[in-house]
Amino acid sequence: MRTQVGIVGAGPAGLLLSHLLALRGIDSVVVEIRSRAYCEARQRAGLLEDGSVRLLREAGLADRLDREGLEHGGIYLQFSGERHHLDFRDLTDGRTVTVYAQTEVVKDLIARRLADGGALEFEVSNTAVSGLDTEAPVLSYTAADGSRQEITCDVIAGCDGFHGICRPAIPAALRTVWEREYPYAWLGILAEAPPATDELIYAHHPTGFALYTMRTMQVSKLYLQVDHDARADDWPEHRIWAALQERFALPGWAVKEGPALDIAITPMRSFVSAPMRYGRLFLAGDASHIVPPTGAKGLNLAIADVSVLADALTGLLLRRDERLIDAYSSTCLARVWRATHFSWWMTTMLHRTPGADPMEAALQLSQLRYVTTSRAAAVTLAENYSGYPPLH
Ligand code: RFL
Ligand code: PHB
Repeated sequence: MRTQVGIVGAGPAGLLLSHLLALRGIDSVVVEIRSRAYCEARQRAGLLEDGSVRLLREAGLADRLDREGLEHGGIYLQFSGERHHLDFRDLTDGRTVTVYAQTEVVKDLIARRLADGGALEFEVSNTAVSGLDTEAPVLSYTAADGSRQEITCDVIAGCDGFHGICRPAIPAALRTVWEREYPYAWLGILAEAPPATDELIYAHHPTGFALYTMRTMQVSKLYLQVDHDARADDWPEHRIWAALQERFALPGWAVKEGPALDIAITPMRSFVSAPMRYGRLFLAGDASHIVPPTGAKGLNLAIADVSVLADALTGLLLRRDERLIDAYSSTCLARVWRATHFSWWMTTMLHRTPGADPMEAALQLSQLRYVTTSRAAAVTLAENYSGYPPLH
């Protein structure tokens, strides 16, 4: 078998890349270890930057996003028993963010690739990549029917997430890794309850951080800072709701509770591996970088990477012009490092570090007061949150 671009992983990065390439007349094959149902049900991120929404719209993928997405013009920051609004439209010349779950983005992408006749193989195993330093790299895998397949490609895109096989296929001596683990985790609860807020609330509290977000006007998603080694068994539902009520408490206002649809614990990590290219292998999304979710950047970085990669591969494969692929890694890493810094800053401003001295909370509260009283500081948060540098 032959294709122009072999894509490993059917997460948002791999699926969107395959669609963007198809729009430019470039063939690809996407291979994925999980089932279609699993990929469509996996609960993850929920917030799209301004530029991500525009990119999906320009790629003809936003019919349902435009109908069902919830456009938000800002966020609330809560600390010291006060809730402050940051108005992104005012602070960033009209930019907004949109609540639309990653699961919905993935469903839309899979449906569109299949409707367009795209090659998408689920439930493969033993994926391997070879010949990366040649002009004909090979993607091999065992298909769902048990047959061993080999696809000769012009290029391979490693969109296989943090635990994938593509990043380790780059010789270790050629990679530099930066990594930080945070001493806490997030417990996320998806609940059948109408959100009690019109926009997201990021709350600093002496007992730990909490985030109030949503999926629809009927379904809320809330997150709670928990110990880094916490297990779901430690957190029966009544304990989760009690902690959320305490961390978001304001007189005359309460979190709306409802039956849990999903509860999961996510570790918090910053991770960057560079460069994002080795020969004819290009990494995109979580395969190359991870941010803690406090800045809502993971999904948006994956979208930004493949937007740059689709343009670069168009230059290489349709015009034999290598300038954009030569710049691919540094172009992406500039945005990745901005998002890595912003996510670290949001995380450390809002979470309680176990064992920290009293000075930490005092410094955090001073920073939160600054962000909610100085226009310059508020603009900094708003332009990073809504996406910097702007995607188009
Ligand atoms: P994905 O979504 O992980 O997709 C990678 C795909 O590759 C498949 N795969 C393989 N396929 C073939 N062969 C192999 N050897 C393979 N190995 C892996 C996987 O099954 C998968 O389908 O990466 P992508 O496309 O780069 O997208 C990135 C985003 O998914 C990610 O940045 C965000 O979801 C991060 N993230 C969150 N971000 C937020 O902004 N807010 C959140 O609340 C949030 N929650 C999360 C998250 C990431 C999580 N992970 C990765 C553990 C919660 C979780 C649990
Ligand atoms: C979400 O809606 O899941 C979400 C929103 C903002 C974040 C993290 C997660 O910072």
